[in-house]
Amino acid sequence: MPFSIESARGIFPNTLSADAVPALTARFNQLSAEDQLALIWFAYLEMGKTITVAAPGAANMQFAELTLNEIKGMSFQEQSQVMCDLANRADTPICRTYATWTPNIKLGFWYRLGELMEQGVVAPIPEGYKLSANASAVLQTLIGLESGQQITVLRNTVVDMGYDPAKISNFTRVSEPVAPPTEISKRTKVTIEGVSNPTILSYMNLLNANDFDELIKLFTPDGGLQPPFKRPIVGQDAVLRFFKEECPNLKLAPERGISEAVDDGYTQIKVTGKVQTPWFGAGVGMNMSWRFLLNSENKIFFVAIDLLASPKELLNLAR
Ligand code: ECH
Ligand code: GLY
Ligand code: GLY
Ligand code: GLY
Repeated sequence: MPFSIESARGIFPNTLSADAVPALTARFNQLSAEDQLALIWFAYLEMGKTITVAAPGAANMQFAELTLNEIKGMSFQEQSQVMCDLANRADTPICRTYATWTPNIKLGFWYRLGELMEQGVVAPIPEGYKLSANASAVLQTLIGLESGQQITVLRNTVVDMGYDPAKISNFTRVSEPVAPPTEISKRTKVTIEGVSNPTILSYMNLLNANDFDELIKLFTPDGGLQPPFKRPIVGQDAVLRFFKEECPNLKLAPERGISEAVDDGYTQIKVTGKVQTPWFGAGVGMNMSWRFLLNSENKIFFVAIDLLASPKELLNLAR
């Protein structure tokens, strides 16, 4: 076999991903917990002027409910402490519970806390809170990014809060039940300029239909998927779990691509286009690329999904 997952990661090396996201996340992580929370609050207010976040689904919220009720019953001082603990990734019961949640449950939890802060039920960011100079600089940089990059930074900060799951023995993850896929008659079909490979078209169409059980059959048993700014997820079981936990209701709108035969019957295909998250819908179109490596049987051995540095990269199909 000519490729390993590690070597597959290097296909289409000219792909320019949004380095501003990991760079800013690293600077954010250096800040104090108080600054982190206040910064997100200010960023969230600022972004709210131009983009609207959707309310979390009920299925999602039931898992955070006990913790939210516990927090509602606390004094302002205790509530602030819980939020700082989460930002500090402290070892507390709430931080351990938080660690078991999927990204969507974590986002729903903070969405609700934000509402409760606004209503005065949960401790607000202190009035007149002044960010440190570093935090101000991070906020200014964040506000200057394009919206797809902004929401990616925000999502990453929320996902990384809480106790480190790797430090929890007999860790049991909590995820929402998976909704049934879109019925066949209601499914949409993409077209991609320059790409007619049926596996690629099926990948887009099945993901758009939330049909993860069929989608996973497009992968080789040892296949890998690399989400933006992440290490690859390897093997059908792990990739399927990722699809079910993190990929419902995405909207993939691929636009164009290029396909090229490589060694031993493998084919590398790069596609660029837009992606919407259910959290922001059509309000935020993320500029993305997919870098696929298919084996001689047209199965996906590897796909990397990248958030692109700029809209200009949508036209960059160079190898
Ligand atoms: C408040 C102050 C105190 C601290 C905090 C607060 C609340 C913050 C809140 C933040 C909410 C943020 C949200 C962000 C959502 C971002 C979603 C993104 C989704 C990107 C998805 C992509 C998918 C790509 C993929 C494709 C594939 O082909 C394969 C799968 C996959 C204010 C109270 C914290 C409430 C809601 C960026 C790119 C295309 C890889 C998934
Ligand atoms: N920007 C992703 C890569 O080329 O590896
Ligand atoms: N409102 C988006 C979600 O719950 O995933
Ligand atoms: N950054 C989006 C995801 O990994 O799902």
